[in-house]
Amino acid sequence: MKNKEKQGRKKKSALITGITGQDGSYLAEYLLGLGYEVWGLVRRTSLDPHMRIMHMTLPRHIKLVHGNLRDEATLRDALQQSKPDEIYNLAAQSDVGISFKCPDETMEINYYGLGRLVYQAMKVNPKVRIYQASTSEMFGRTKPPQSETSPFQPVSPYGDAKLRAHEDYVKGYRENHNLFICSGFLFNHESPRRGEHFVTRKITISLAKVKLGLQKSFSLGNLEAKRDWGFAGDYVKAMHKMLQQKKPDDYVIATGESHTVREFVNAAAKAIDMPLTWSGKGLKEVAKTKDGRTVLTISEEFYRPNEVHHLLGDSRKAQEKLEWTVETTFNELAVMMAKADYERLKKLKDAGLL
Ligand code: NAP
Ligand code: G4F
Repeated sequence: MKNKEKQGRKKKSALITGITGQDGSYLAEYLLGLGYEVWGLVRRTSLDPHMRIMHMTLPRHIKLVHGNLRDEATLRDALQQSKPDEIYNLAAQSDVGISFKCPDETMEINYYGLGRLVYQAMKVNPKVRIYQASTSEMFGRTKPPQSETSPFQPVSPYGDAKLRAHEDYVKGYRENHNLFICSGFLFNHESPRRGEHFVTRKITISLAKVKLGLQKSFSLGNLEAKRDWGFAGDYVKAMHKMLQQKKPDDYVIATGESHTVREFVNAAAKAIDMPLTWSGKGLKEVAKTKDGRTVLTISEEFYRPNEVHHLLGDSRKAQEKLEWTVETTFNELAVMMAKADYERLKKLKDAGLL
């Protein structure tokens, strides 16, 4: 490309809500790599929420604007300041278990929040392109494999709120206001940056602590639940691809493989050379190390009032139309997460910080 042409072309700009979360941090890195001007919406908290994105905020690669999906005026100001070509709405109360305890907050952020954002975004730039973080949790009890044409049957307040957001604001604004807005029905995706209360990360942190002698044992809930687990770094690429198409549409993003929680425990334990053997049934089930130490027990505390038993995505549409591919296998993901937590905690222990 000639230099003049390069200089004349304005950088595309993207606003990411939820930039301090797992997906926000990977998406920001990916868009920076593509040459985007990246803005992130950050809400006020008493502690520094920038842990996952410090490597981009310190050298001022990304620009942060204050805002909260619960407060429309802050969204208007953030949109006027950032003037994005693309908006990625990743902000959410994203914990399914917590949504049973905080249904109103979940609805307020995950449903009404999108409504506020879309309304203000249309006013600032009706040509803006919006990605909405929809979810496989919306399929709920629908039999696997789940695809774009599967019925939605959510069983949690989280799934309900995301479904309403999809129906009213994604489909509603696309059909009635001609807005370019897409839903990604993303199946579970994880990474070493995953929130510590989600089951995969809870497992990799707990196993590392057990191996390092920092903790004797830990407890989980339903080990039989099956999830289609992929790597977050692969999934954010699909979000971007959706917004580069000629027409807005919705896509399932998944690996097409599902595993039980127990299988994830086994893969992660093996990755740090601590293979486990299982015995007992139901609430009495335990996992032991080779030398007979019980390191995992089951606790009712971690069961949910309503469970999604089996998620398994059919992402053929995304593979064909977006040319998106799964790059990381289930085992590679478990190894990546288990080793990252083990090495991180070992360094802290060796430095006398734990
Ligand atoms: P996450 O790590 O929990 O991040 C959530 C983000 O939302 C955080 O940056 C959080 O900010 C922000 N946030 C929460 N409430 C907010 C509010 N009222 N106003 C502004 N920001 C707010 O979630 P994730 O795993 O990256 O997931 C990203 C999105 O994808 C979410 O919408 C989630 O529901 C959806 N999703 C995730 C998966 C998955 O498997 N990861 C699958 C399907 C869909 P703080 O740092 O201040 O808390
Ligand atoms: O890791 P989880 O909390 O993820 P969940 O509920 O599938 O939700 C995640 O994926 C959704 C996409 O399908 C996203 F939309 C959502 O934002 C979030 O990222 O739980 C996975 C499974 C569940 O069946 C749960 O019952 O693990 C089971 N589980 C068993 N013991 C546990 C535990 N989950 C947690 N968090 N903690 C436990 O001790």
